[in-house]
Amino acid sequence: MSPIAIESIDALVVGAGFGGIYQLYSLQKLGLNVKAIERAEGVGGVWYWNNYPGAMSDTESFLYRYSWDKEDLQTYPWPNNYLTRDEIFTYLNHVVDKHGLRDKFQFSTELLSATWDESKRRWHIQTSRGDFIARYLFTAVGIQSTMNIPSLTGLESFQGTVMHTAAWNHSVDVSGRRVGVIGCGSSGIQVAHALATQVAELHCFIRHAQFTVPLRLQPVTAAQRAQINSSYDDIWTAQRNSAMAFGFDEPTTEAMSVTPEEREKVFESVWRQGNGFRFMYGGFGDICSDVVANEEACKFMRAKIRSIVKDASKADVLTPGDLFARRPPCDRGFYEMFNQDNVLAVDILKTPIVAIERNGIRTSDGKLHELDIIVLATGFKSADGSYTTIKEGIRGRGGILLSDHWKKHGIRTYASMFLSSFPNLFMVTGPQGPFSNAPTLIEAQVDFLTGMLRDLRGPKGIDSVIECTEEAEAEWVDLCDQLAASETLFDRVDSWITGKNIPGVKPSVKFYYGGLKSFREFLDAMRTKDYCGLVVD
Ligand code: NA7
Repeated sequence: MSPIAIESIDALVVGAGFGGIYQLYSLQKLGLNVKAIERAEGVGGVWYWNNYPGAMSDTESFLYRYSWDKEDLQTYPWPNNYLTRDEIFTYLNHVVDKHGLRDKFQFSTELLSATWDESKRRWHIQTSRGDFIARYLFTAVGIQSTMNIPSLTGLESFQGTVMHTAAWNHSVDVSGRRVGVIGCGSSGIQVAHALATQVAELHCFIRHAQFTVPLRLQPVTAAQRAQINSSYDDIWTAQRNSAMAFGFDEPTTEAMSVTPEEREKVFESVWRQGNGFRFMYGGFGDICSDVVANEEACKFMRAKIRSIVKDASKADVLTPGDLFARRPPCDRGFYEMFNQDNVLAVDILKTPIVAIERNGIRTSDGKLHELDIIVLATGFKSADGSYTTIKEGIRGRGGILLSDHWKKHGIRTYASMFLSSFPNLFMVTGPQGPFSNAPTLIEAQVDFLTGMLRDLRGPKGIDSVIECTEEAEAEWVDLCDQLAASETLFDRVDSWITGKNIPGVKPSVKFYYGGLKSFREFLDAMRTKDYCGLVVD
């Protein structure tokens, strides 16, 4: 038997999304011998997999890109104020080709295990297509990369097609078919709306309805583009110094500090401008942190649902009973869609799914919803799930398994990038990073990590071992806990943000709710204080 080929490199990057591409680019520029692996057959990360009809971003086009390619900023086309999945996918492929990164990626390669070898001071990484020995391991695996496939009795007996939104099969023709969509988060809302005009019947199975805000997709005029192009430097500075980096103002005005009429006016204004994040953070400063303010926002949106959806029984199913305290979805006419006769809203909180049968979905009222296709828009094992589902796991000092460690102690990171007992493992947008727009956050983290390697590589070259202390990690976890309690209402509602979307999972704080600006200030302070919280050997 021939021995397994092991490639020895300075750094391995895992992932080919926004994070992996930029981390690879940056490490190459630093002069490291670096490679990247990616489970998919190509570039894109979350935008490779989430290829379902209607998939698009709700970050405005001018921000959903890298800030460091100044030429692209001026010239790369984006026709509308928001980007479709295909546009993002094409853009990321363009970046990879333009900067000569494609050859550095090994696609169709799954990370199976990573084990820290104490004596060699290296990571031994096993993949589905060969092993690597690397000084540094950068995991840019995203926060929504492991599908949540719920255990639904009888799913395998269904005679039609079953697809998760993140594993869409485009060879399946949906036109004229009876389609059931389970789930109504961002993905369910988008896919249902895209399918509604093509299918014979659309059955939306809704357990907890969510508040969704119109996206307001529209073309960008040449004058608007010229205006953005001429102020890009200022735009990026403003984003980096904002909490959310979504491109809108973030007022601190409390919702209850103004008259009911003014409040209504502000809600109407952000509703008309569109975007769920803008509605949550761009009208008042406390919608997400004060129950009374949040309830006012809910009241406004409940009235919108009632005014749009003509059938009162459908409106009942679509009206959330919970607070507006999930990741806010956006839509392009979701509520309006229910005015079509072929679109049905099934309340599976009242009449839960009891089984999937050969011909459809049986609910507890005895009804069989006959279907040809079932779409699972059931979300992801988010954030830590991208790590804990790695087949053989990540093992740090003394063989400690990351998934066991987090299971026992809850999610623990330092500044979302470091883990004590896991030296030279750097997470790009790991858990407990800011709850903010991804590309701007990714750039902050990648720039920090790359600068750190530049600063800390030892006199003999790059053979340093960098690890955070347990104390630094504990302080970060405490800070995240405190901010979650004081700055958000997210733990009042079950969703992927806390992990409560997965049955049996212990909820934990998965984000840092201090905002991007304060996170960047934390990193700046770390850097100027000799990388406090890290030990370098
Ligand atoms: P989400 O936001 O986690 O939504 C998942 C949906 O699936 C949600 O409506 C769930 O209902 C529903 N769900 C999950 N499991 C079940 C079962 N077993 N039965 C019925 N319904 C179920 O995932 P998305 O993919 O929409 O969005 C994830 C993120 O990706 C999004 O926030 C963006 O950042 C991109 P529930 O609320 O649990 O009752």
